Amino acid sequence: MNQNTTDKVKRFEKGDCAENKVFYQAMEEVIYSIAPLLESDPKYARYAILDRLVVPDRIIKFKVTWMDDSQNIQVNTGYRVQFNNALGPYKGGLRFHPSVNEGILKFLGFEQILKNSLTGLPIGGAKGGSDFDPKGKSDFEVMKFCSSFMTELHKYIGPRMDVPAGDIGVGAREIGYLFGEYKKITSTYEGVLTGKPFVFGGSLMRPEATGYGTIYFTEKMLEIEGKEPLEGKICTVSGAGNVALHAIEKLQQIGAIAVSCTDSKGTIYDSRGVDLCLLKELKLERRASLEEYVKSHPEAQYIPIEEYPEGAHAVWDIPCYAAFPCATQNELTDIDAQNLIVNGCVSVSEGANMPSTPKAINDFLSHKVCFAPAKAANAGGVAVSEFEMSQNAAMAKWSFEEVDEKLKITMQQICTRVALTAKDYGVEGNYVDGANIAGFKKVADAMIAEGI
Ligand code: NDP
Ligand code: 2IT
Repeated sequence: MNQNTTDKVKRFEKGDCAENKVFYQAMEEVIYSIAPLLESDPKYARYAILDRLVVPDRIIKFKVTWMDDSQNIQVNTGYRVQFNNALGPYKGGLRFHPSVNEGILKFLGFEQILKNSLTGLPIGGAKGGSDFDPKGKSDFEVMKFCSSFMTELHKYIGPRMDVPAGDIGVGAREIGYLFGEYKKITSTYEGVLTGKPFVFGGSLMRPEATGYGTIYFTEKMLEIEGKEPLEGKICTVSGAGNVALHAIEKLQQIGAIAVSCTDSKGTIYDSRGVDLCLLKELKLERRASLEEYVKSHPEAQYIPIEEYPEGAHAVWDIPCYAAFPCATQNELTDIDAQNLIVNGCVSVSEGANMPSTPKAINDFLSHKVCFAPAKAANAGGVAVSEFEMSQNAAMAKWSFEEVDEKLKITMQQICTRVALTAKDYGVEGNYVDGANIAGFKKVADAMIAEGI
């Protein structure tokens, strides 16, 4: 690697704390990918685009106090990282999970800038959330937390300023409570959040969008790369949340066989194909552990997380044609990548954000596994969020079929553009570099045109 690029990476990493590890991981990948673009056109260095892009416009951090059902006062931390609005209003999800800190939200916000750019839609990049854990809380506790969170957040968001949505731990229930509080505080009824329930301004297909979009992207990638389509093929999926459930649903609709899912405690392997109705009941209605699955399907296997050697995950040891990591960051390691490769896996598509470690990605690329990086493959969620913003602004409602068709076209366009960009920059078949270069270039050109 060019010394200049290595120096850049070191410079950005200087003197920072462990919390930022995932942020540097995301940033390093981009810096290495865009090196050929920066070398071929001096204007990006002249306008210090990289130095400006890796620093968020602002980080809002606030205290969230709320009362639990036992009348105890609880204190959490809330954040919104408004990263870059060169292409449109800040846009990106909120994550509620005990692991949330500034570093994780910076990584997610940074990825979101380039992802949103790839959609071709007018949206900038942001991320937010809290270390609040909705798991095990009553609806009323979640409501009280959301109200308190919005009491502070409402000052910084708006339909033309910053439009949050869901992510891990934030679904339609949380978005509903957040919207209700925003409406109460501001006395306005506007599209300030996406992922709203349909009855008060949500878009049809937003719940399905990320999972379906990942499959649409993969179908196009396999076509471009001259590989066999997914129909009839064994596929492995991780996660059992919004993204995973809808990836499994679309795989089933197109005749593929999704044989796995995971949650934070274990893996289900059901070789005849997972029972999606049961999975939805367990995860969406009862919010139960996957362990319950084998009570209804004793022929399936449940593998608790601790029963697998450290650094490896049972789900990636299942032979498959295509793999879909849809749970969380760094859930697919180099050991997992080796297992997938040895077992003949042809394609890996990231439904989650940055689920594969850098070494795993290098292994896939060097073994010519078709690899669809998150910022391209999971952009369907935010794309349909932007469709929700458009519908809200026009006081319109689009049909399910209309949104689905637009989503499919958007994912196919992203895929084609990423593949062509990779070819143009001499790295044909490398969708990581293609996505980073195409996403970066659009934002960088807008930043130059808008002045410093
Ligand atoms: P959900 O909260 O709906 O689901 C997350 C799922 O991942 C849960 O089943 C959870 O298990 C599981 N999980 C969490 N941590 C781990 C872990 N360490 N190991 C194994 N499983 C784990 O979130 P989403 O489905 O919305 O998000 C999943 C991923 O997709 C995230 O990376 C998110 O950033 C990304 N994404 C989401 C989009 C969206 O529209 N929602 C859009 C684009 C990307 P458990 O049930 O035990 O908590
Ligand atoms: O990571 C993501 O793209 C999301 N969580 C969705 C963001 C959005 O604004 O819909």
